[in-house]
Amino acid sequence: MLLSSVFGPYAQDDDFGSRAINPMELFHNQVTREQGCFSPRMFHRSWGIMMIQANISAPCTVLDFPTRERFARELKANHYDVVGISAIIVNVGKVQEMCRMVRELSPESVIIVGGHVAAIPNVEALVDADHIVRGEGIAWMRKYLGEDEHAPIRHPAIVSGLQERFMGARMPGLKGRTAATIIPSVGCPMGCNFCTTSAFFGGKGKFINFYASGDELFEVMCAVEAELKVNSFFVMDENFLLYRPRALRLLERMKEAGKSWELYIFASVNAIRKYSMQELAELGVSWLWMGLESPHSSYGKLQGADLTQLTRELRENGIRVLGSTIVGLEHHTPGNITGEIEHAIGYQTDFHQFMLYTPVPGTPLYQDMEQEGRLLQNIDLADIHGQFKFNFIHAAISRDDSKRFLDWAFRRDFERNGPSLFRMCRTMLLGWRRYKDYPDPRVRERFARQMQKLRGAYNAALWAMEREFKRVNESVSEQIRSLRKEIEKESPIKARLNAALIGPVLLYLARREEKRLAKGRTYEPPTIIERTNWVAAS
Ligand code: B12
Ligand code: SF4
Repeated sequence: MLLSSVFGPYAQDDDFGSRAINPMELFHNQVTREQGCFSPRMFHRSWGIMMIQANISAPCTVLDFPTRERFARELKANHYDVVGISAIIVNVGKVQEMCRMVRELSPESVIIVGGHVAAIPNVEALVDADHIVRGEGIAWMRKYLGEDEHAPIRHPAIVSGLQERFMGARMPGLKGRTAATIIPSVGCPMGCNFCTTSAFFGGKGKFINFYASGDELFEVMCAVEAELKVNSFFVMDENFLLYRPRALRLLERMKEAGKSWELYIFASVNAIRKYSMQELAELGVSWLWMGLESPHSSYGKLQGADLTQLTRELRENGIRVLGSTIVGLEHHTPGNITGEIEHAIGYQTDFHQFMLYTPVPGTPLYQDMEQEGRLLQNIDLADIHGQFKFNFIHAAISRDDSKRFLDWAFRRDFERNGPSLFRMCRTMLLGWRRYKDYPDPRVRERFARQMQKLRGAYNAALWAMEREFKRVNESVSEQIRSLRKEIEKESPIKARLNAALIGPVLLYLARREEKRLAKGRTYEPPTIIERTNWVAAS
């Protein structure tokens, strides 16, 4: 079996649906895209097909981020009974082309298409596949191959980010330096009307657990820790904190085993509020992605929450917050939208994602808008993703203005609050000060590791940042400088030394990067090939 992601290049406009504004990068795509050389850059593997590969016994190749030529070569070099293609909606044009290529180059192969692209209504008419798989793919593939679909899920060891760069410097890909990705479940039972991941895995009230208990999760994390030598985990679960018994059992096991792990998680506000700050600190939560949506939205998860207070409290406890705000909700008008964006920016979260309110095929919002006749016709599916322009008729905001407000939001957040790298250093220092004498040694150790980073490359980065950011906002540049001074108070020799020695190098690299970006430099992920059970095939 061949399992492939869609072909690149990704970060440039082409006829198959690639878009320059849609790089294969999490932060630079939708979070720090206006932060120039300060934007952290990295790629993430296609975890869905990695999970399927790890859970079938058939000889299997995963081809991640191929070029068209590499995909063609793979089809010609091996006889594949099955070719599985994984894609999201924006990449449907590439799926079309890949199906055409399979029919031409490997006509005997059965084509299976899975991932969010399957949510497009009547996708069967768009792509020439034998099977379109909606929802969870591991059980589907096991069943298709005649294997036990209910067998326990094996978790592959996944390094969360690849080829990381910051301020123009490429980070060394040392073992254990980057967090491991853990996927405890897919879907989210909250069922917000616009949410594609919730809808794709069953919608309101539904989700699929790969690891239902804290014990199972702990065992999986220990195995990955041993293999990748990591102590931090990017937990890819839409709402990790929602399942409190699982999280608390995980905490118990971590305490028993003395695990000083760091968790990067996603959680909704109602779920976060079920925990005390002490519980979050002990659980190792050090980075949190939360939907802020809008102060006037009516989503159940936000009811009764004081977001100003919550986001501040989290940061004061050393938890880096990535807040996500929706631009273009039904109640937004040109008169109130900038005020709402300013309000959201005022939370001073470490990172801020802005997304256009977007009816994506497969969601309840899409169905509602379709019934109301508000969907714009002839919008290319490659442009329906929330980072470009509205794909529906908004009562008060035009399609072109939607883009203007969105771009402005990112820009304004950057100018007012400074680079996210600076903000997260500030939060890390707050955490260190609060927890350096904490009774639980696991927690102390975690913050000591963060302090080590702060006095190292991060302090050097702050030195360069305060100089480079002066052009954008002098008062934020002053704040960056005072943060650096505070770090140097904690670590007078090492932090100063690092700033003095590495700072100028980073400043040079950052300025060089800024020039490259101005000339249109983009980044593409490497092609990766992994074969399993391969000997058995020959
Ligand atoms: C990691 C990630 C990325 C990575 C890319 C990873 C990659 N290599 O492609 C980055 C950060 C680069 C990225 C970029 C973008 N992403 Co993204 N991303 C995610 C994220 C956070 C995790 C995906 C994941 O691994 N999930 C866990 C795995 C296990 O689930 P899964 O991939 O869905 O796979 C399961 C099933 O779908 C199915 N399946 C998947 N593939 C296949 C194949 C076969 C053959 C079969 C049978 C089954 C099958 O089985 C799997 C196991 O159950 C999701 C959100 C989420 N929680 O899923 C968004 C998400 C997939 N991204 C999304 C979007 C829109 C984008 C962007 C357009 C940015 C944006 N504007 O939001 C860009 C597009 C970049 C591009 N040029 O293609 C949307 C897709 C919406 C849609 N309906 O199509 C999602 C759902 C986020 C959201 N809620 O809006 N993304
Ligand atoms: S809480 Fe978040 S993940 Fe869950 S349905 Fe709402 S938007 Fe989606």
